[in-house]
Amino acid sequence: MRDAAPQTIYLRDYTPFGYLVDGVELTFRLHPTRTRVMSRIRFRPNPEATDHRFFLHGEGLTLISAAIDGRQVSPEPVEGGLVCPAPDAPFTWEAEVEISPETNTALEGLYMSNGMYCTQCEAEGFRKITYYPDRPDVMAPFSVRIEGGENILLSNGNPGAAGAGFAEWHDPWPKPAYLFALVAGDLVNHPDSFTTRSGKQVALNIWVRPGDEGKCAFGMQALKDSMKWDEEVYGREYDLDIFNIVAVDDFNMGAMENKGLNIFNSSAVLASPETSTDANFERIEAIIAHEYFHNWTGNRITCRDWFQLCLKEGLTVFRDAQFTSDMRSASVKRISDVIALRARQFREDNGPLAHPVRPDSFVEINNFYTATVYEKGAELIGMLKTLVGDKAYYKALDLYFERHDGEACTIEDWLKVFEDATGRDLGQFRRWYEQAGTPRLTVSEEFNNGTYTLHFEQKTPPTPGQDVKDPRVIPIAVGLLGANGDELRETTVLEMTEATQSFRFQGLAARPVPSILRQFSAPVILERETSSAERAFLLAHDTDPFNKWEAGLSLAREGLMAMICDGAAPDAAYLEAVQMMARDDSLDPAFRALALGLPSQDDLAQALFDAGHTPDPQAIWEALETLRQAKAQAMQDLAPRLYAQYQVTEPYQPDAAQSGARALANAALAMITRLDGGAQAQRQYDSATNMTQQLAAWSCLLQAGNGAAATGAFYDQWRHDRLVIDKWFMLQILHADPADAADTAARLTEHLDFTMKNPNRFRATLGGLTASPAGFHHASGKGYALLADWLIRLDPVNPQTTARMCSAFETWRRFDADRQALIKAQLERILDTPDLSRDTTEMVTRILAAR
Ligand code: B3K
Ligand code: ZN
Repeated sequence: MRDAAPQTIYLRDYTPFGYLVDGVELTFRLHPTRTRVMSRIRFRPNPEATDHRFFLHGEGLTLISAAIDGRQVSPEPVEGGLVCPAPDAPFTWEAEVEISPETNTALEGLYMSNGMYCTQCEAEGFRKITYYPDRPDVMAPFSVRIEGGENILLSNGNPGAAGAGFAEWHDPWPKPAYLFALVAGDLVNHPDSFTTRSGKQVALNIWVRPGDEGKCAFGMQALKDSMKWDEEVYGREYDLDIFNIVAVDDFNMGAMENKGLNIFNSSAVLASPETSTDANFERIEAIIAHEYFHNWTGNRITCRDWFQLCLKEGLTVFRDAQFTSDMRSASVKRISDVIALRARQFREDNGPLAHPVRPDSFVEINNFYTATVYEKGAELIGMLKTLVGDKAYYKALDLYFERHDGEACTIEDWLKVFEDATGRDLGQFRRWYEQAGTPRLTVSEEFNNGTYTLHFEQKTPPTPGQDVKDPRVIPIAVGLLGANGDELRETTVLEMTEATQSFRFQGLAARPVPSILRQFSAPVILERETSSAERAFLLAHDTDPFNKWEAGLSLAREGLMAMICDGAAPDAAYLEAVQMMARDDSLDPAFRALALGLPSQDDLAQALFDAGHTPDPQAIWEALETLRQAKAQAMQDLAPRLYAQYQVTEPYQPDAAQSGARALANAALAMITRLDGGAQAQRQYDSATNMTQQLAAWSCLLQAGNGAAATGAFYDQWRHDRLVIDKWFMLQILHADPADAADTAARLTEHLDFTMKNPNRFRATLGGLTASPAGFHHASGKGYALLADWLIRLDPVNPQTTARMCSAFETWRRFDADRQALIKAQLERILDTPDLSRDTTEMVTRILAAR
């Protein structure tokens, strides 16, 4: 364990930097182990600052020389950087440092991936490139010269002079250092262009390794669609002559929005029908849009400090969700988003890693790129839009862009814009940014003389460091249905502001059936006692697609809980209701595929825990298997019909219509496989012409225990394609019997193609294990030990990915004493590792502190 406790940074300690930066000139002389970075930076005292100490961040840099206004200086090295006496007037700082990209395995700063130089600076990676005030509120125009033997040399902004072995770039838009990027490599491009609505021609490129150029067309179309959408919906135009995207194999996350030079994990941009699933295509479209939308929400208007991260991330996630809803099906997108929100954010909000959407302290900021900041952050934007209405929302956004362009802002600035645009007081809304934890919204009802009353109560359980919670403003979208399924009251948004509050509906002839929290209008847990008959009724009749789906899910969940706790048989009411839904050809196939799904293992574990039980991961898995088998039996006539009916015969398109049909047909195939042992799945596998069909068939075969031949064939067919081989690693573990999952993962870590240096491969393998709860939580503890072994090994190589994967342990307090002891021992073993990174130390310490 580290001896010195890592330092905690607090929001309340914010002070502006003592200097402003008027311009940055950088020259890179590239070399794998001895890259020289020359910087020339013009500073001037910041009139808004009181502290004029000249401190520059720097980490792992070898300082060759430094000068102020041409005179050599000897800065004093201090923790995290250097300090140097500086004039109380404008001056120029010049420095030369040496760095070693090839040995940088943390994938932060300047590093190498397959012989290509690339960068990742957010949040604090620029300080690994040169000495600089590496904080988002210091914004400056950058000019960059790259010298190297690679054929393609890229940086931010517009291209300048270029020749043999060098290229220059100039970015006129002032930006914080976290948006700096450089790429150099022997790359090929997929070029295109876009004309903005004011008639400006923008050159577009997707740069990839030779051999991948055939996988760029879809990403390029997504980029052009995003550019057009942002003009039409938010009035935002692109602002440089060129927009470059580069695909990189070794990358810690999905992608990065560097100004004019987005860098993407290759899994988030490369796509072809043969190698990518429908889900991959949809994810790529969303990530391309997300990074592009950051150009305004993140780059032109950035964050004052990292506590304000949700200012750019929550808003940009919200914008990319709007885009996907417009491009595809809005209700399917909403349902999928809520599934992900509950799986990741509710889980986080309910455990030791809970933190406010705007945290007030951190040790390592990289640990706060969380589902709470991103996904709950986006939910807050959605609630604001619901509360103020569409028109006022766009008016406020126009004001935001007008008032804050070129600035580094706070959540206060953001809310003020809404207050000014709408005249509303958002004081109470601010609590959503400040209070962690998911509110529980309990509802009871009353019907008297034609008046129907809904009584609500909100309560948020304590979270680490926050015992008391104040009531929040909650928009609750409600509709009322009559006994025949007619909509008696269309959706209205109730605005709850008190801890308990009642809302009345008058003039009703009979007690209605309420549809509450339509479209999931607030990120809360709705608790309402009701009958399965009513849930089945809502699944059949609700006009709100979200609540229709929710009714089916709740029905399934309750049946599963009864199976687990009371040994009940699969719920006939559920089987009947879901069959009726699946048979309804007027419903979107994509919706039906989602509504055929069951609650996740993790969802059930949490529900059981909330109901006062100790969840047994194996029992949960068995109940799900039993229910799936019963469903396959119940639908033995319907499944083959759906399978035949929804075969796509047209040439492959990754659009909503085709992918919805495939999703429903593949859901049917999973049911068919449970009865035929895999005969149909094998036929689909053998004749598949796209990855969606191939992977679905192979999954079914694995699940049926008949996958060995396909597993071998799949590897032989795709061994040359690293992204497909990631799927090969993951699926074998995901579909292994829980007793074998850890052994399968352990065996795969010995495979020649396994490497922990590639985050995608590491996540496919160890993340495959943690994505299989019954396997990971196997009573032997072998899943825990395997993950801990690999996290300990990965930490010195790549702390960011290690820390992120620690969250697999965050639910440990839910389980029985034996499992808790096993997990605790592994967490302590990790924490006892000499020289453990700050990232992992913070995560493990917070998880261990769980009560
Ligand atoms: N802004 C980046 C994430 C950076 C993560 C740093 N650990 C990607 C995104 O949200 O678009
Ligand atoms: Zn983002």
